[in-house]
Parts: sequence; structure tokens; C-alpha cells
Amino acid sequence: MNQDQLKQLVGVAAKDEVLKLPAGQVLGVGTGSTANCFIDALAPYKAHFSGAVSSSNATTERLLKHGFKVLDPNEVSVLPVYVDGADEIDPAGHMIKGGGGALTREKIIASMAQQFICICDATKQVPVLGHFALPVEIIPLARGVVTRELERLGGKVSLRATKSIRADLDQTPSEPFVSDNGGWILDVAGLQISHPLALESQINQIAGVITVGLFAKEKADVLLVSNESGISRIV
Ligand code: ABF
Repeated sequence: MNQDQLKQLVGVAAKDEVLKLPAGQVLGVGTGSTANCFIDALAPYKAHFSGAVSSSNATTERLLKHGFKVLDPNEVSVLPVYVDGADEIDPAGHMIKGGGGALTREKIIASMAQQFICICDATKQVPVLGHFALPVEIIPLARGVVTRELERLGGKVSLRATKSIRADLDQTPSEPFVSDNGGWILDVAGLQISHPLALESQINQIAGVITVGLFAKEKADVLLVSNESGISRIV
């Protein structure tokens, strides 16, 4: 099976998992190619849910296209389950997220949810987080000061870029990637994250940081992981 097939497999498994919820609940829905597989698998069963809260503009668009009712998180007081992918997950369920740039809304929805179901293929499982560069969303004017603070923690920091608007011209500098919230993203490579909860809290305290893509406080409660032999459910 290739990685796309593994993503589809776990998307279908997550659909089966959330259909165990009583009808009429609101569902939290994540972002990324694995979450997209979940959305597509769930589309025929959308009537089972009263609505969804979405972690990005891209996910909102996909949900609406399938006919889901998308709710503003401010309208929702009880969110039983949030389903989303990850860039890396360790054996305790701590994750690096934000490769897709939606980390802030993902963390908000995760904090609202009673249960976080992480869906991924086995390539995302690691013994220690940090091989994938850690995304940190920032207020643009704080780029310099936040970069220096992150370097002090031992990271190699780069500003995430989007494709140049003039890709035809070699000399054109690329533009900073801008999140759904108007933030920029610093990707921090070279960290060995042995104490995710402590590092999450430390980075959160740097002035100018909107969100760090370390999900230790909001870690996964259930992991559905696909591999060649099928699906494992890890609690
Ligand atoms: C989101 O999508 C993220 O937090 C993570 O960055 C990414 C994983 O993407 P994919 O499922 O495409 O590998 O869940």
C-alpha cells in the first residue's frame, strides 16, 4: 500500500469510530490530507451530526462542499470529539502539528474537545519528537525577537515561505506564508523534544508567539494508525 492508500484506510477507520457517537452531536474536524480522507469518508453520513467545527478555511470549504453544516466555535459549548492528523506523534500521544499551517485553530478546537482522535499512517510515529521541524505561528513584527529566543533553545529557525507570486522569475524573493489568522510561521529544526509539555509552555511564553505546534497539553487521547497490516487503535 502506498501512503495515500494508508491515509484513506485510516480516514475510513475514523469514520467508523465517530459513527459510534450518539446522533446529533457536533464534530471537530482537522486539516490536511489525512483529515481530507476522513471528511470524504464521512460525507455520506453527515446527517448523523448536527454540525462540524473546522480547523481551517480549507477544511471549511471541503465540509461545505459535501453539505456539512459548519458552525462557528463560539456557538458550540460541547464538543465530544475532534479528529485530526499530525506530522509526528510520540508513544505518549504528544504531537507536532502545523505542517499544513493550521496549528492555531487546530489547538483551539483540540482544547474544546473532550477527546482528540489522532489519525495517521505509521510513518508519523516516532520515539522522540523533533525530526519534523516544529512550527511556531507568530505575530509578523515579532519575527526577530522570537527567532532569537528559539535559537537560544537550540533550534535552527526559518521563516516559512509560500511560492513566489512570480515563480517565472528566478530572482523574485518568495513571500512569507500567511496563516488563516494573518500570522507568519517559523519552522524550528534540530530540536530533540524529550520534555514536550515543558517546551510547549516555554515557547508559549515568548512574547509574539501566537501558538506553538507542539500538542502536549492537548495530546491525542486515541490514536488510529494505519500500516500494511491494517489499523491499530492505541489508547
Ligand atoms: C494537520 O495536517 C496538521 O496539524 C499536520 O500538520 C498535517 C498533517 O498532514 P497530512 O495528513 O497531510 O500528513 O493535521
